[in-house]
Amino acid sequence: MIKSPSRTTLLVSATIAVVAIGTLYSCSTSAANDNVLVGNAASKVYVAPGKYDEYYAFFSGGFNGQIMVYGLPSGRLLKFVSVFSQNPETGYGYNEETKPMLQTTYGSIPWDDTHHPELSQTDGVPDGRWLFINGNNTPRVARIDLKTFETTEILQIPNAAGGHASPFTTPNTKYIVSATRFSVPIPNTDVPIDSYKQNFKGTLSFITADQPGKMDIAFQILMPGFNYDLGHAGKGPSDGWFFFTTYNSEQAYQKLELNASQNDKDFIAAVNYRQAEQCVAAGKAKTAPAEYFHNFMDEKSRVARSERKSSVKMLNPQDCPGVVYYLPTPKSPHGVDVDPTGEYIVAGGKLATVIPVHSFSKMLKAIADKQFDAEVQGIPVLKYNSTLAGEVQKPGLGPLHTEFDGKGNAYTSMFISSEIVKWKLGTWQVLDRMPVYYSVGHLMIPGGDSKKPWGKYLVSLNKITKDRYLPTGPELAQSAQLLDITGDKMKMLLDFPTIGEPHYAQAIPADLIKGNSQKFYKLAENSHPFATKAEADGGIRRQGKNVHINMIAIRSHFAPDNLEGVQVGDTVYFHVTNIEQDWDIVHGFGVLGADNAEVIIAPGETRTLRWIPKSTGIYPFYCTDFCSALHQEMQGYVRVSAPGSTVALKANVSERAKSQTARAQALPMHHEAAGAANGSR
Ligand code: K7E
Ligand code: CUA
Repeated sequence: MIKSPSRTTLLVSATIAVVAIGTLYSCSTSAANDNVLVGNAASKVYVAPGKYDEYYAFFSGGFNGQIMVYGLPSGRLLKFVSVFSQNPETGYGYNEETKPMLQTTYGSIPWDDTHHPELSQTDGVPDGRWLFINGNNTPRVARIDLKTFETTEILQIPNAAGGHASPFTTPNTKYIVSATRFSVPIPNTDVPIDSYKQNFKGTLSFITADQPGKMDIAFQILMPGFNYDLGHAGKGPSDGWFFFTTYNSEQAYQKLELNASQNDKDFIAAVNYRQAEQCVAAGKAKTAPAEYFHNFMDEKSRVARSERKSSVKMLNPQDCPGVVYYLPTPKSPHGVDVDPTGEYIVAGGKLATVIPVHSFSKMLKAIADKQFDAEVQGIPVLKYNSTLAGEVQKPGLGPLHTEFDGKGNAYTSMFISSEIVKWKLGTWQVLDRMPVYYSVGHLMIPGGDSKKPWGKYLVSLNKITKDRYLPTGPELAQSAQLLDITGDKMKMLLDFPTIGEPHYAQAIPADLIKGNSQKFYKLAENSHPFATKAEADGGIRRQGKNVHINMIAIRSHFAPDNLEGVQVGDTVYFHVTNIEQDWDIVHGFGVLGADNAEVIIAPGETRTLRWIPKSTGIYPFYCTDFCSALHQEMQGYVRVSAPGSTVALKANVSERAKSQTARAQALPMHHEAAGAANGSR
């Protein structure tokens, strides 16, 4: 989404009559605060020390390529999950085991732009098994396992550029989708940009997602060269359909700000994916060249592997009549959201003056009655009035995204007028509005895009923070706001900062996840090729210029901890196994002068730091995670000699370290103290 106020102002002046947007940012926030803070807001978000939050909330990190996990209602940050970006905090993307996760046909890409966390669903309700998220820049989708809160799988999306309408799920997570934001030549090739109308196309990808480790492109649908923005699956009566917003039906390729805002209406593409499945099964899709990577973490070795794929099934709608219809929708729509009953399809026409709502049952009837206005490249365009259920009049300015409370109400974010608007499904009446600070993008209700929303809280994910927090230089933390939506009127409860740019978030009752959370990896099942399962098994080995060091970490030593025989010109691999079998006993490993991050090693797993020493000398290494009372003693040395030196390869397993184990175990550990406190809840 749009970030800078100046861009907003341009948009507004170009397309919508005079809005005094300046007042948006200059009005007194403290006065506004006094108006919206009602009663006992503080007690509603207070989670006493040692108590757990009610919900897990997963926020995308936007341009940091990660996911933030928060507790709600407290707004306490619990964790970053590394997804598409290298993260020195965990060693993700730096250690040898996870590097393959970032593999693409463009090489290893250590960054992406995450927008939409999406929880897996069973029968249209979030189930807490997995979380998916899209990479917007180099189109990818990732699976996060909610037992371990780790990225376990990444699939690159071929024939696409800008994976924005992604990774929205079908009601049983059979598929997640990814639609191309930017149209490009398919297959991508060197053509004049001004040949856009002839050569540029869009694609909609349906990705099998219900088998962990086996994500793949089930099929792609070749679409006209518009921009595809967002999507949501049908549910209940509309199960089997998928809805995508498009903008730039003008097919502009320069100055889109103006040139893609000409048409009064763009489209929602309604896709009958069950019919697409049948057409693919009947051989109506072509096998199209498509180079892409599938990367996944092996569960037992915890080593990621990459496989390269080379084709997809590409379905042209002209070869499968009835698979796609266009629903005219004003104006440059952004969000498309399906209500819990599956009947209403709500569009966020970001430049529209109303919120248009389509009816699924009217759409089916209009299709049966052939209520077509036109055709775009073989895709029938339905008449606007034939599918329209209603319009929310005067909702505010810049409607973007809508979620639902499960009680017949819808909540829409208004970017330009900077508010959340509550309205009634069926009557289309505005019931309430709440100013938010400032310029909300997505909003989120736990389960609010599903069949059964947990309609207690709403989070407003604001784009602009201005004056909400202590200033921190030119860039401020983003601002999220928590609202109570249990009553007729929304109540503002809490501001809390978020990092990067969380476009969207999803949340789920903590009970659906917390009991499944894994405490450690079983050492006995560790099938890593360089696992060291006992102290006596450590050692050093040379294979030509490669030196492999097998090492264990346990409170509070590494073994071996003295290593000799390494030479300048060698590539050294420290394979460190954490042989602890206890919750939250994590060790780290860093070495002097390494042009790499540390590795962090969870109990029972093996992680490998690659190191190329550049000069002779003695190099200390140490544990980077304060694991025990004698954490500062958790260190060792590597001796690096000149090329061709006669210093023999040598690794000790020191007696000193062994005796320290005994001492350390006799001392109280901070981790154990914390563990005991949690256990006593
Ligand atoms: Cu509206 Cu990328 Cu979903 Cu930003 S997107 S807000
Ligand atoms: Cu291990 Cu600090």
